[in-house]
Amino acid sequence: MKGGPDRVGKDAGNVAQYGDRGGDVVSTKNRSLSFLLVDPPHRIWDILKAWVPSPGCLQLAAYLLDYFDVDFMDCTLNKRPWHDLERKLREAKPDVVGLSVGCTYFTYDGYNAAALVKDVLPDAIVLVGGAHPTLNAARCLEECPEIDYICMGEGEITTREFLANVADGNPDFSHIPGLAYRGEDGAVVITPKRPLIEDLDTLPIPAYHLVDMEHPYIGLPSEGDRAFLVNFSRGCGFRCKFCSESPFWERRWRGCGAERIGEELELLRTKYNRDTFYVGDNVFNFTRERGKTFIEEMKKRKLGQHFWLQSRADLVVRDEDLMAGFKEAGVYQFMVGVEYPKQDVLNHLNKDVSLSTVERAMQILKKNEFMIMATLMIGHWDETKEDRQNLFDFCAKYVNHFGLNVVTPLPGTEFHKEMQSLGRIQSDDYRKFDYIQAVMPTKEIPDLSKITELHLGMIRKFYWRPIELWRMFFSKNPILRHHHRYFMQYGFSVMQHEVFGKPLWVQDNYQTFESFLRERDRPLKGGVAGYEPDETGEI
Ligand code: B12
Ligand code: SF4
Repeated sequence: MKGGPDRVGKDAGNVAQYGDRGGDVVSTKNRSLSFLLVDPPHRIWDILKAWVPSPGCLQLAAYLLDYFDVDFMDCTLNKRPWHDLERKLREAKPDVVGLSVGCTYFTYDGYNAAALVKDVLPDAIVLVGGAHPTLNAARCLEECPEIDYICMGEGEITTREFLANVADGNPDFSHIPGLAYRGEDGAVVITPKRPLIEDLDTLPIPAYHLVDMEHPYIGLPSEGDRAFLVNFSRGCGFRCKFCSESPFWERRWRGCGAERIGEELELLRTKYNRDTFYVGDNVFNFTRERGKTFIEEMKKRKLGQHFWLQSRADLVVRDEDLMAGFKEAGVYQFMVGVEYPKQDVLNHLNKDVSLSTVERAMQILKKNEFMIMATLMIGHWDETKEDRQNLFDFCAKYVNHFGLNVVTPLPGTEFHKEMQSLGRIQSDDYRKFDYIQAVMPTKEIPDLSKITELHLGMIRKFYWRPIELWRMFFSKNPILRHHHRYFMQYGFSVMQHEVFGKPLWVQDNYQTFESFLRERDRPLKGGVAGYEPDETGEI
């Protein structure tokens, strides 16, 4: 454990107040049970080289720490992630191991970690949580026999009740809402829905003290040396059919209040010296009130911090009069889900926004001198070369950062169901669901690797325009200069990757599970998730 706990939240240090959080009240720490929460070893995305400890895990750990002995391991930060996880399991012998699977892309890491837990500690209970297992519970239980329980949806109260039940020695979990597991006959049991926590301000500040915040991998190098990611809200009230956030959070949005946001940012400033933030909230200004109170709070606290917020075109237009305030509050960039500058594609995706609103939002952000990052996706079925050129031209006109993705049918979304019924999804390999590798062809491009190449080629072309070079040296805005230098370098790496096959970035500590098993002194029972055996069937 590094340093002391970060207890500056509304309920700081006051366990007795927790009774209003629903469920059974546990007023003192139950030391008869130990819980190890694990974010399994991941391969860091080489485009941004960005890594942060999962805000969801840190929040969950902070909440549970008041009730149980909890430890957290973000294995991506370990020197030898799989070996270190095995050693930790042997030494700590936790009763329950919680594994986080936030992105579909991370699913096999979760499965392999579950297999390792059961191999080392056959009696430990494996509880898995996160958006992918929630939206695909039956499939995950079927694909990974080592998972005992899935926490569906919001983690805090379900996990607290789950652990209390384990501590009580009760083998029956059917009374706990928000769980999925195999029943006695092997059929999947899904308990009733867990109601969402109404007031996020009742949750403590994430347990930053459980990670080494100075680890060289923690940060967002594109944003500066002291950049970090925070999350102050959950969910979204919109219904874009490709998105997993909306169904996962039951199409509801809840946000922390401005004071609570200010407390966390102040802690990150004073204790951890963090000055620039990618705010992960899906739609930061979901309500006007949110934007207004944030602006006031930041002006009051004067922390000298900078923010990159995410929003939607229609909400930028609605809040046009708040833009100057956002600027004063330290916001330097808005990321807007433009997706595709073509109305019929927007309609098909249920984006519920018109192209003219998107253009208007771009103009407002430009007028207020914000940097604009657009998230976009290519690889739609009817897409033509001309459509891609239009997308490029649209972005060249308005956008500073080209957040180009390949359209990805995330399992558990409406889009996945639709694409599956049309027979377009050509891969089930979760490692391909990173928004970079294509898993669906277009009418004109049947070869998936061509779409992946097109995607990288467009990014390189965008960042190698003369205007980018100019901004790299002459922009008044130091963050923008830094960005452009970073993205020019990235464009150069992409070029080297395409021409010479050089990897984009090498993550020193990354080790595949297969390679770990080869080094290990004893084989693992069962298979390795996401691993294709060679002709000899050997690992
Ligand atoms: C932080 C973050 C990251 C961090 C990673 C942090 C980490 N250590 O995992 C970074 C910046 C590195 C990142 C990268 C990527 N991300 Co990301 N990221 C987010 C972000 C902004 C916030 C997640 C969050 O904190 N949510 C809020 C918390 C409270 O919710 P939560 O994490 O779900 O946790 C709760 C429950 O799920 C549950 N829970 C979670 N884990 C566990 C474990 C147990 C045991 C239990 C019981 C419960 C439990 O309890 C928690 C508290 O209630 C989300 C967008 C968003 N706003 O959510 C995208 C998001 C998760 N990322 C996404 C994606 C696709 C990626 C990438 C794969 C690609 C990309 N284009 O960004 C890359 C991965 C690249 C790589 N290999 O590094 C998608 C996932 C879609 C999907 N279903 O697959 C999201 C939803 C963004 C989006 N809208 O597309 N990401
Ligand atoms: S607005 Fe963003 S977070 Fe909300 S449903 Fe659409 S894509 Fe998902």
